Amino acid sequence: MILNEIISIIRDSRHIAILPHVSADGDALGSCFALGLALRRLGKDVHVYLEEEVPYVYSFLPGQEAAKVYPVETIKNHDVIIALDTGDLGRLGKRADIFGSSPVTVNIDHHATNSAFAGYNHVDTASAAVGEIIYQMLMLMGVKMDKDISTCLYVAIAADTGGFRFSNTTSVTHRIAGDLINNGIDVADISRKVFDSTSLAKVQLMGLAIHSLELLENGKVAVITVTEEMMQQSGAADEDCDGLVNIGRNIRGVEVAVLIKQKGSEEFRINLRSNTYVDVSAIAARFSGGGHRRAAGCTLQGTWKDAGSRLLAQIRDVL
Ligand SMILES: [Mn+2]
Repeated sequence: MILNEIISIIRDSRHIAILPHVSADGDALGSCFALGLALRRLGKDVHVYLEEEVPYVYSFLPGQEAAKVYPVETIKNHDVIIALDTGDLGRLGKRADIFGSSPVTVNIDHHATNSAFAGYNHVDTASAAVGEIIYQMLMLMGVKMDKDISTCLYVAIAADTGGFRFSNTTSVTHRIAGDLINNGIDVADISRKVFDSTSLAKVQLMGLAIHSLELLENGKVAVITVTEEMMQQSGAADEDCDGLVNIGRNIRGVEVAVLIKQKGSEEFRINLRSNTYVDVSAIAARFSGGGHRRAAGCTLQGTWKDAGSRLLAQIRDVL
């Protein structure tokens, strides 16, 4: 079993680097910080290299002492480098270079579209979150799960399951969450910080986003557009776009929700969600993106008129 091989590699290593994907979400950050904390307890020298600063919503996560935003002034040579929650090398952004230069590379993920880009790949698509895989790994390693590690893993799992509501939530998800709760975490405090706390700028951005909402294909497709002008007008940060796509997805009758985020005049970041039957990861894959059946993303180049019509044609195709 590949997970056992990965564990023995980690046991034999001293300097370990851990990388989440770009625009790291709750699963990526929670998994990285939990693994970092656990390996430090085992006496390892651990660094977590991030592409960007930790978003405010996850600033309460323990384990950030090991984290640095890349590029960092002095970068050590690592015995092993581990990418978490990362579907392909492109999702490592600028850090793809340090990943490639490490003697041993590990990829632990749960995306069905994972490209097996490392020397050792453990991709478990049945896991709702990478947090579940890290939990299983730490159990196999016999690491004692304290409150800090458990908080990170709970956030990872809660984030990727939308608070245990999405179709990826299984009985295993709940059993793991139960164990983490037994380790003394504060569920109400975590839930409030992750799901029920927002900046005023985000609320203002939501207003603009709702105003941009269009329903297409007899109400089966909801499209929300966030322009650079809307970002400036609201004063919102990039991370404030998280979850906006759900405004469209939650409308009765909608199957596919699209969030279009403008990144310059000819680049658009696309978030896709579906409710019951459309595999949005397949749509994203046609544009070199990826993700899960019910949540995926990709980047489109070109004028919006041209890129948008190609995207909508693909969605129409699978409706
Ligand atoms: Mn994930």
